[in-house]
This record gives sequence, structure tokens and C-alpha cells, in this order.
Amino acid sequence: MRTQIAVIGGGPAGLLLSQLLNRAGIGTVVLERQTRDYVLSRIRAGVLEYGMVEMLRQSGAGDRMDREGFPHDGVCVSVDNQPFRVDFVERCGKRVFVYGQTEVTRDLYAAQDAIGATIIDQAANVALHDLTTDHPWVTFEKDGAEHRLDCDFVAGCDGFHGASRPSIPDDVRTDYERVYPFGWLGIMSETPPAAEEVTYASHSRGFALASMRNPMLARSYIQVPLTDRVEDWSDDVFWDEFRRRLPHEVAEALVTGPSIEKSIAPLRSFVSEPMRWGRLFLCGDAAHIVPPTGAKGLNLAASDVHYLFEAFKRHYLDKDDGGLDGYSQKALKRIWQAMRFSWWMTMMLHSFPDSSGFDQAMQKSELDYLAGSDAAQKVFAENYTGLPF
Ligand code: FAS
Ligand code: PHB
Repeated sequence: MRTQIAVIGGGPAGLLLSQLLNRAGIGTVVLERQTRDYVLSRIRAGVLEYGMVEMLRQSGAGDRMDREGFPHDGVCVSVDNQPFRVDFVERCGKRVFVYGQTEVTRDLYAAQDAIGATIIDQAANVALHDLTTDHPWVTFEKDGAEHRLDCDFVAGCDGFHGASRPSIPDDVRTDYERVYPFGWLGIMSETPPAAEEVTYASHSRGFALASMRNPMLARSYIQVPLTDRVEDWSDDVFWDEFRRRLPHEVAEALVTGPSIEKSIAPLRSFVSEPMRWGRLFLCGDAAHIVPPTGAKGLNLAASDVHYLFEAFKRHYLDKDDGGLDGYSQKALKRIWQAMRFSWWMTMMLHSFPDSSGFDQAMQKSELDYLAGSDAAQKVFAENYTGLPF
């Protein structure tokens, strides 16, 4: 088997890259470890930056998002149950879309199927070979047989636990990491969202986030200790704690219901440099992880895809490798800016078990400044809606 670009991973990064490349006449094969149903069963991101929205439209997979997604002009931030709003359109002239990652992935699979793309599910034990030569190749197992895929380049879109990043030698790679001393317990419920806009709540008992997928599908999170397990939290106990942390008006109007999904996600900041090794290019969670506080994870995958797609296009259509040679540096510049914003929001909004009185005073000062400063809200809005690609 041979293709131009071997794409490892059929999540949003791999599918969006493959879709854009195929529409530009560049051949791909996507190798996905799981079944399609498994990939589509994941519940993750909910907020799309305007850059991601434009890329989905550019890829031909944006129609349902435009029909069913919800443009949001701002968010609410509350401090010990007292809310204030940050208006994105007023502060920076942009907005975000609320549209679940699960639906983005579903739409990308549909778009790839519509153009007859080659996606191989349940591709086990993917291994990358001869990455520093002009003839890299990939092996994988499928239906009990080993297969070889020869290619020009490999796009490592296989997430944090994938095979691509470890294919870059340890003495070449530098990993940067911060693990946070808490997790997010998330619930999906077929109830009206707690608030009209995404609401970030800082509270002495811990952080909470009220989000949504549609008018009858609420996505709710609370910060929990890393030692907690999902079975420690009944729906009723969750809703009581969630109420305590929300703005008073939101808590009083909250409609609760049974969870249809409940999970705890750990929070970390992680970046691996460089994002290129010979003919391998890392993209998305394969190279970086952000705490979901800033709603950046999925959106950073999109900006990596943007840079890598443009670079491959220049290589094949203009016979110019400037984009490929500059990919890692260019992607990492935007990644570190999103890393900073996600870290800043996480530090500002969560309660840290070992925080000193000074730390807590610094958090309150950040929140007071954000509540009262036009300049602070402009900076927040620019980062939240997405810095330019
Ligand atoms: P993904 O991990 O989505 O996709 C990688 C794909 O590669 C997967 O389908 C995997 O099965 C496949 N794969 C892995 N190893 C492989 C191998 N060896 N061979 C072949 N295939 C392989 N981001 C937000 O913006 N907001 C959020 O609220 C949010 N919540 C999250 C909650 C959780 C529990 C997690 C884990 C992440 C969350 N994220 C959130 C981040 C998330 O949305 C990612 O940023 C996004 O999925 C990145 O997409 P990909 O880079 O495609 O990686
Ligand atoms: C979500 O809707 O799942 C969501 C929204 C905003 C975030 C994180 C998650 O910052």
C-alpha cells in the first residue's frame, strides 16, 4: 500500500487534516486504533474558536455546525456566587460556537466518507519506520495480518497516548509539563443548560463550569480532588455541590436530571518540542495538552492542522519546503500562547489544596481586575475566541 501522507489517528486533528488534504488533491490514509463507534462515543470539547469554525467550513464539513451550532457572544465568570460577563463581540469583535467535539468528529467522518477517503479502523500496533529518510513507512495489524504503508510523510495525530511522539528519540525531544492537583468531574444530562452562556465559577469550595451542547443537553463540571472516583459522586450529590458553586440566580433556576455520562478527567499542561522529526510531523494532542479551562485543546489541534495543511500544500503544489521547515516553530509559537492562557485561567479559577493566603489574595486580585477592567476583558476575549493563526 502507498500514499502521500500517512495520518496516524482518526480524531479531530487527523480527520480535519485528511479532509483538507484530500480536497486539495493530496492523498492520505488514516490509521485509527479504535472502532469508529468508540471514537464517536467520546465526550470532550464543547467550544469552537472562530478559526476552527472557519476551517470546518473550508473543509466542507461545516454545514451541520452552521445549522445546529450556537454562536456565543460572551461568557459569564462568577466569584463566590457573584457573576460578571465578558462580552467577546464588544471587546474584540469575535464570537465562539458551542458545538460538541463529538459532532465535529461525526461530521468529519461523514465528509471523509463522502469523498471516498481511506480510513482504516482498528489498525493495531501502528509503528513508524525510516522517518529520517526520504522513504518513511508505517506498519500496522488489521484482521490478524500485518500491513505496510509506504508514504512521503507521516502526520502524527494520535493524541497524548499515541505512537507518534515516542517515535522521536528522547535525546531529541524536550517535554514540558505541569500536572494540576485536581480533576474535573463532568456530567452530561438531558436537561436545560444551567445558564444561557458558558459560566466559569470560582468558589472557595472549588471550581465549577456550566456549559451545554443544545437547549436540552447540559454539560456540567466541578473540580474534585484527584483521589475522587466517579462512584463517589451520585447525581444528587453532584447537583447539590454544583449549585453551591454557581451564581445564586443560576443555582436557583437550575433544572437537574439523571446523568447520561459521568467521568473524571485529570488536568495537565504539556508541550513536546520539536513537532517535527525527519518526515514525521506531530499535530494536536500528540504534541500538547492543555487543561480544558480555556477551551483550547480541540482548537489548538485545528491551528496545528492549519499550519501543516498549508505546509504540505506548498510542498506538493509549489515544490517549496519552507512551510514544512518552519512548521514546528510556527505551531509552537501559537501553542505556547494558548498554553499560557489555559494555565492562567486554571490558576485563577480553581482552589488549590496547598495555596497560601497570599496565593488566594493573588487569585482574588486577578478576578477583581478581570471584573473591572476593559483592558483585561479585551485580553481575555482575544485569547478565548482564538488568537490569529
Ligand atoms: P484525539 O486524542 O482526540 O485523537 C487521537 C486519535 O488517535 C484517537 O481517536 C485515538 O484512538 C487514536 N490513536 C491513539 N493512539 C493510536 C495509535 N497508536 N495508532 C492509531 N491510532 C491511535 N478540549 C477542549 O477544548 N475542551 C474540553 O472540554 C476538553 N475536554 C476533554 C476531556 C477529556 C477526557 C480529554 C481526554 C480531552 C479533552 N479535551 C478538551 C481535549 C480534546 O478535545 C483534545 O484536544 C482533542 O481531542 C485533540 O484532538 P486530536 O489531537 O485529534 O487527539
Ligand atoms: C464543554 O462544553 O465541555 C466545555 C466548555 C468550556 C470549557 C471546557 C469544556 O472551557
